[in-house]
Amino acid sequence: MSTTSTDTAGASADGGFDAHAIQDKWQQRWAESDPFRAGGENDTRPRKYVLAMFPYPSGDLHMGHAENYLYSDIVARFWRHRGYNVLHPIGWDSFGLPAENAAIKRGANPVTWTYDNIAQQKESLKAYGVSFDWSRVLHTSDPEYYRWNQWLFQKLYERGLAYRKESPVNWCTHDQTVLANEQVIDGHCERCGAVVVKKKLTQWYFRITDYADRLLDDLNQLEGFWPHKVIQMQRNWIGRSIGADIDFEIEGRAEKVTVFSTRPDTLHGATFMVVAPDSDLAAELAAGAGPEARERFQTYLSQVQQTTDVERQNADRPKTGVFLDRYAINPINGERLPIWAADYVLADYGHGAVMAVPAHDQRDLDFARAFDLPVKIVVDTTAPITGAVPVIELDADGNPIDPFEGADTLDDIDPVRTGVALSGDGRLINSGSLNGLSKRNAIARAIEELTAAGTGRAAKTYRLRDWLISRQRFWGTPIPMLHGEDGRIVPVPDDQLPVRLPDPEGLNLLPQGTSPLGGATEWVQASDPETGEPMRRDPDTMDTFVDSSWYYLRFLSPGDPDAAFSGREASKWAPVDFYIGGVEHAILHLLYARFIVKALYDMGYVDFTEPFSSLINQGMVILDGAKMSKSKGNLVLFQDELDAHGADALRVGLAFAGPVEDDKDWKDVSTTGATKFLARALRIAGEVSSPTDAVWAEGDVALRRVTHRLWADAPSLIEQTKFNVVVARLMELVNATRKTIDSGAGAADPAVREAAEATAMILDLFAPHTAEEMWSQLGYEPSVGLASWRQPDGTLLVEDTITAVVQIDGKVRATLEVSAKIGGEELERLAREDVRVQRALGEREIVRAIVRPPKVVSFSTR
Ligand code: ANZ
Repeated sequence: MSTTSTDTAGASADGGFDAHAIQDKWQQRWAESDPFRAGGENDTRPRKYVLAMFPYPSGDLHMGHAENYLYSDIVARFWRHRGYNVLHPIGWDSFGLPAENAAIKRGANPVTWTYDNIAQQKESLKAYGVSFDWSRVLHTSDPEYYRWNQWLFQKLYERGLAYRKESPVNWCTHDQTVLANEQVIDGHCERCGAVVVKKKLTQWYFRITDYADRLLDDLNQLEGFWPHKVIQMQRNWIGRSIGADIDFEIEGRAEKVTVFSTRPDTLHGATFMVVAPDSDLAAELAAGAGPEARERFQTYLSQVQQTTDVERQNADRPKTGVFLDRYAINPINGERLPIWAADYVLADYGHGAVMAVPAHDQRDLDFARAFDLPVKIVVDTTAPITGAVPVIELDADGNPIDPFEGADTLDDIDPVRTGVALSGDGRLINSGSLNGLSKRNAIARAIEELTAAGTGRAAKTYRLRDWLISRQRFWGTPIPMLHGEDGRIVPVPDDQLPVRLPDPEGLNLLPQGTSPLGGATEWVQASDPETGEPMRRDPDTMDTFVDSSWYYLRFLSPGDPDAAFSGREASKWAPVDFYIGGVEHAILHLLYARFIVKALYDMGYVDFTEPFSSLINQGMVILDGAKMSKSKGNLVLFQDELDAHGADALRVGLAFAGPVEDDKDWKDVSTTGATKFLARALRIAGEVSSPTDAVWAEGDVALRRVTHRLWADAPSLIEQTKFNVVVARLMELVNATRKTIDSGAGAADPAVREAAEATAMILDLFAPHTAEEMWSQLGYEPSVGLASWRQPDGTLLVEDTITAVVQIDGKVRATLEVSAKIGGEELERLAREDVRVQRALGEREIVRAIVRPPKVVSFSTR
């Protein structure tokens, strides 16, 4: 790191470009004048809220952060230049397993470890020159923050949106804690990769399923503003299915069993019933069966418990299952259906039981074929279903061809023989009153009939489950609830919040299956706020996704001791206008944040229902085509690169490396090229010799055109996040300026000043330190970051000329300077008349001309 910081920063002793001197100088100035603080109450400018997903403090910043905060900074700086009051805050998502596990591994105190890391990351971000409003920093592990997580929990509890239940949960065998469904990736823990098993536990949940329809339907509003892929992932995650609930009587059981089916039209084709082996229902049905069936079931169940949900849903896996020796009665025709337990039916989807229709459902067919169960076709998928008249074609002799001749018959497509279920549309057969109807009409009719008979009803089911938020770990927000001896549960009164974490010293933080907080003997003891009787604190902590579900609101009034956030500020600033982060948060974080804002809306705390109006997912920074990781030893460290090249070269290199959404290979990031470009730009600012009040209109027109075209294009390019294109255009402008200085009117030409000023103002988005230095060398006061961008001069944007080539038999024979808007005829005429073309043609005759205006004319001759 350079230590000098003088007014001649940028011109190092050898006349080169001293990135560190420039950077240090301007960072010091910014620290003093605080130019990037968001304007307050009296600021009348329009507002923009620009946010990059906040970091975990679990280690040093990496190149992914370098990219993320660069992009949000470009956008924040852009809107300031456009006259907006910009809020661009930063904080730390500082609770959670990464910090706690790292602390355990190093034997360190998670508190000091976390805050040391935060301090280091803060330094790096400052050295990177990101224009954050540093007055609003928040850390979710501060009691001043998590107190409001506890408030949120209790608000949800009051509305019945936070509740406790016993159910099979995902259990990480390594971290010894439960995980939300969203945190299980292919049967493994999202954080540590260990195998996830099912365990029955009583836990706290947030009732996100109450919001399933709104979470799904409101995605339509985001179309065009969020990446389509993310919207689709959320849709699939919520997974709404529409169909019917159908009640089946069970022999020897008082209560009916309800199944969910998307195909109630196929009810006559049900030939057996399947229940999830790990459901309470299966256990109960087996218990009521004979000893043989009971034993068969037990053996099968222990086998199923070793299997992950992902394996169970793999359609290609051979089907397994056991007969439970029990029967259900088909409500529509009174038929007896044998009941089986099989693991392709999941306990926590629908009702954990299905009516099996092997002729029309592939999984059921596979199962029926494996266990030799009957298959009954009830939809003739070979029958025409539309009312449209088929097109009659004629054969060679002019006779009409029967459109159905040679078509499949039901015999040809018999599912038992082919192994392929008939899932398509067709006409109902073997189905009593449904016969002859198409699939769609039969579904509607079946639901009507079931409803009339009281044995079924229209129903929807979702893949989305309630959000399990309890964690058996230390480093999180304590759940603000008290438990009585008698099982009574009461909230900690608001005036006793926050429930602070106890001192971790002396606590066993190692994964142990129960929360480490339970071991804090004194901390656990509390008393009933009403009666004073002894009660115990809930020892679990909240999932950290609770912390990040509303943090963008806390930035609006970060120090407020009396409220989670100010509703007034929220209606001024929120929702976030531009949100940027990794696609790894496409489901978890974004879905939870969307749910919480809807709940807050219903409680009257905010006046909007979606938290992030637009979203961008940046690509990854990779190395040699592979993801960087510590274990692979291919990490490029942010701080190392910052030290080696300085912030601006790193920023320009990354911005130039490719489109925002694409992965960028570090190999293709040229910090050397970026440094050369910055040095060239800065040198120009130093050479400008016209006064600050130069009359631009008199300068070199060619250069002025380049400048003004950039003024015209840059705003929309930035709004479309085409940052790399803007950098390329800046390079073009710098080259054009150099050309004018060297070969034209020289550095005194006012067009050179105009171009250099444009460069500084636009370069500010990418290389703010160099831009600031240019600005000051051009004779202005800092900060260039607050200077308004100029309007392009329309007269300089008029059409341009372009170089067209004329080929004769594939060889270029001439080039023509023509209008970029020239038409084909005109271009061909000019080409034919050109003396060089005529000379090259000689006696030859043109037999063909291919004209592609405005660039190419190609003649073939004979
Ligand atoms: C009878 C039937 C006939 C079905 C047919 C489909 C086709 P999606 O679209 O995924 O919601 N199902 C219901 N609960 C289940 C569970 N817990 N585990 C596994 N499968 C379950 O699928 C809904 C269909 O999946 C339901 O409709 C049911 O099978 C099955 F020709 O009922 B169907």
